[in-house]
Amino acid sequence: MQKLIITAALTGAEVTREQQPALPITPEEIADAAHACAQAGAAIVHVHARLPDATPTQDKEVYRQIIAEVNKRCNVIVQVSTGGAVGMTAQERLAPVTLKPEMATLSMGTVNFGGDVFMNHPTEMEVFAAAMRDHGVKPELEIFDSGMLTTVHRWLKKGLLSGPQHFDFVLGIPGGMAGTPEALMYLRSQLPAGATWTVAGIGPAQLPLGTLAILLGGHVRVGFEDNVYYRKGELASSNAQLVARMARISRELDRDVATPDEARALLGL
Ligand code: KMH
Ligand code: ZN
Repeated sequence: MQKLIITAALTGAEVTREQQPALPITPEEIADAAHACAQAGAAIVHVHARLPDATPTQDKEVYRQIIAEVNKRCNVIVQVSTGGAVGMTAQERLAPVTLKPEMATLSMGTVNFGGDVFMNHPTEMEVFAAAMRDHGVKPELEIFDSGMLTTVHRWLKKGLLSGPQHFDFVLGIPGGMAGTPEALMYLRSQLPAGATWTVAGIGPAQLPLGTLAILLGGHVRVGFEDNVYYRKGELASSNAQLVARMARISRELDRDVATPDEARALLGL
């Protein structure tokens, strides 16, 4: 089995300080959290930028600061969000890709997102894929429901994606596919040959689906964007605490944890 790649989704666009007092918001806080997660075993940090008042932003300059601050502290892979927050325009969302980060997320379809709709128009998705290709950015294909994986197969036939793809199954969003082992097993069975995959279980699905992914040879995403709890009724003290638990479980199950450079090799960065 490949070594386990742990991604830490540090901030997200929706979580508030009221929900999680340790949520990193400023570029320095995000970089400190990235460093702590890297020390705990994360190879990738998935980042969303916020303004000082915590409003989500896709401002390129804020992302530039985040990347610079992270790079000062450690060599963890920085994956920028192009999902941003519900309601942002495609143009806004795409802005950080022009910084040529190592990775960026690419959402593969529209999904109901709690009480909102997370819009991903097919034409705009193709523009996102082309921009990532032009800037040499590796996409992580975000799959919220099974039809989005069917879209990837169509795109592969049309030549819109090339090389081995890396997927993130985001399971347990209200409106998306359920955070269950059955959902994960189904998506895994539909992957194109040569793909790598990770799972982001939302809320209470984070720990069980992460553990299942370790057993199945997939990779794992944890962090406050997806889950603010350590266990039912107990908030996590930091993103790094959630990373450390996954690294510990993986080692107990005899699967080593990848360093950032080992993850670069596995993902072809
Ligand atoms: N904030 C969500 C609406 C991504 O980062 O690519 C979308 C999201 C996905 O978080
Ligand atoms: Zn995100």
